[in-house]
Amino acid sequence: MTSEELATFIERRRRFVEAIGDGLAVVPAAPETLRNNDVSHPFRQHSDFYFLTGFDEPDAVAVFNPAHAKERYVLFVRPRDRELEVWTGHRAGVEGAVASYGADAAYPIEQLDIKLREYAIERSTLVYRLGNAVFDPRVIRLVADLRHARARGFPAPTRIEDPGPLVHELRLRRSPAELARQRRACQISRDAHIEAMRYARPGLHEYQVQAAVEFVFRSQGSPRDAYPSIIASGPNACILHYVDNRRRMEDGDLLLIDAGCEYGYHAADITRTFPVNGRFSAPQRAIYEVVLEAQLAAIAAAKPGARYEVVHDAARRVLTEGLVELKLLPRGVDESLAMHHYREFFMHGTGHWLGMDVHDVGDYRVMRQWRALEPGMVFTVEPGLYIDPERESATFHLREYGEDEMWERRLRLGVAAARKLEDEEKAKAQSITHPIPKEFRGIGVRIEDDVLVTPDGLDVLTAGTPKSIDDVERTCAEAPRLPR
Ligand SMILES: [Mn+2]
Repeated sequence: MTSEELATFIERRRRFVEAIGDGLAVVPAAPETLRNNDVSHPFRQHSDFYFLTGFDEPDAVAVFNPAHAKERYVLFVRPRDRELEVWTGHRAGVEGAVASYGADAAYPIEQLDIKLREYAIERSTLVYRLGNAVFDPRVIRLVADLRHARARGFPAPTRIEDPGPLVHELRLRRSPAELARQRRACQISRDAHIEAMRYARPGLHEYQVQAAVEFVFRSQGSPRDAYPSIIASGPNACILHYVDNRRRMEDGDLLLIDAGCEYGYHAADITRTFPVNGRFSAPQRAIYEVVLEAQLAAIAAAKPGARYEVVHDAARRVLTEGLVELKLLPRGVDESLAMHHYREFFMHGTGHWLGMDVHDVGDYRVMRQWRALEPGMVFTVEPGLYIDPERESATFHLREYGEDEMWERRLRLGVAAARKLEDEEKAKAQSITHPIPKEFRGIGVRIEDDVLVTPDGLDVLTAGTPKSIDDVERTCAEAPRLPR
């Protein structure tokens, strides 16, 4: 780690520790998970742990104990072991944890329980994020054990506080150094999408295009994908999280690619949809134009100070206008919005925070109010329309409702009970069965860019990824750089 990088982590820890007061914070690394026998899944560090430590080995725990005289930041790590390192690679060890990662002290991970007990006996607040199936039992045992210490007059923890919101608030706004890494992830991903447009042709399989996309990621220095690549041709584009990527592509298909790489622990997330044979058909073009117009409207609506919801509002209004125009909805624009009929074809949100994780952390609302956008925040803008390949008609209920009420109901009642109640309300409401024109069936289009909020507007980090119909068709006509 360079001294410049180390300074970044020191600054993050300073801000974190400031927020936890004299609590004792315990932050575990991601565990190594087995795929089968002695073979593991590729390891990827937990983002909160990495954000605070810069340490990317498994079997590690960071402890923050700001009220301690000497050991304020302690790393518990796998000790050096020449024999094991021959098999699984270099370990920093306790020496490296102090020398390279800036810990005040470091211990072998085996000593965690005993040291935690020593630290915790003096602290009344344990800062730990419950919900970690592997680590929770250890923490619960510790707290239970220390009840005896409390009875004998030690402070020992009586409160457990979730550090998630603190860390996630820090992760929500990009520093210039973080932004440089995220920009690079976006540029590499842009180049991969461009190559995919050149590379795809009827007769190839989806996984072959996937190979081209991921070749560009790796060859430009990205160590891993930010999420499993979605390479969805023809009707597969209507499956939102399609990752089989096994279909043979046919002449006349659209190909929806949702793929982004990770660079310097930052994610990119781009979706483009293009014709496998290089030319949009008239119905494909009609749907594509609606989605594109919605995406541009959503991007135009976002600016510093605007509430996050304006992005979704702009996208769904334009999508609904287009759907009404194409006769895919039975009522007019305002009624279709109030009754949320567009959800038949646009069933997801318009975006999400994007950072170290693809669906990144950070609250979308604060005190129930949609959050105001601030410089440094990065999010995706990704409207889409998906027309079921099989359904000849769709049923629309004539009932207005607020999405907020529905969300609140789900939170209060749980998903199953809320859904049951919703079904009862639908059964009571009048409904219209509306035909879906054959030419649109099986078309799925999504267009997704990554945007940064700047002091005076918005910066599209994935700009340059072909998006207009002309640019897409022109790129599809180019010769691929990779062999096929
Ligand atoms: Mn996305």
